[in-house]
Amino acid sequence: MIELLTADTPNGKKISIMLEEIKFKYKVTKINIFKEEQFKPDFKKISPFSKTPVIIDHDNKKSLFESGAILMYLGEKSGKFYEKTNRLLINQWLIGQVAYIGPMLGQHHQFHHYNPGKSKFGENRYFKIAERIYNELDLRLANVKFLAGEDYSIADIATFPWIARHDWHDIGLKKFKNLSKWYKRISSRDAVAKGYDLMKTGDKIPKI
Ligand SMILES: N[C@@H](CCC(=O)N[C@@H](CS)C(=O)NCC(=O)O)C(=O)O
Repeated sequence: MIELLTADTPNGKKISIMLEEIKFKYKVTKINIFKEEQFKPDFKKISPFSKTPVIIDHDNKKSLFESGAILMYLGEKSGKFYEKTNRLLINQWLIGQVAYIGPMLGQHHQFHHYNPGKSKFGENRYFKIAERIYNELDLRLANVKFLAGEDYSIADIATFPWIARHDWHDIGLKKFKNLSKWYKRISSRDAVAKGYDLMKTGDKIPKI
């Protein structure tokens, strides 16, 4: 059984979507980052940067932090969405998500969504970067169905919940035809809808 310790954020939803996709038994333990629960000593023991998500695999008592590493682990353990023959490409798009797409869109959320009017510089900088990310993904998806090629993989699972915040981004997802098709294709998967509702509060995938 997998225990997912997380806040209800795009990084947490990546893991609940993956767990639904691979049909593993799991339970969610909520970490309230607004109440600073991520800094509690017991949590810090398994998450040295005090970040969510983290998983504990109760089958072997292993704990893992960093969403990309968790997705790789679950991909290897289940034998799904992390094809051995395509790992070179999957790893690149996955690491591109955790190292670039997530952190940059996260900053865009901070300036544009949560704190508008506080810094014109920050708002402009991350708006432009968010627009650039949409363009880059759209370009990639002009020739392939999924980020790492023809098959759905953990790279898509990692990226999807970030693009699902498109209503906060104000970039206009509709204008990006290939990215929109990819978004709809993934939204229509039952496991994605289930995993998106991480805390079982009725959270629905935002429509385009
Ligand atoms: N690189 C990390 C990022 C995780 C992350 O930024 N988590 C946020 C929630 S989405 C968090 O725990 N923030 C609380 C804090 O930084 O104190 C991953 O992909 O797992």
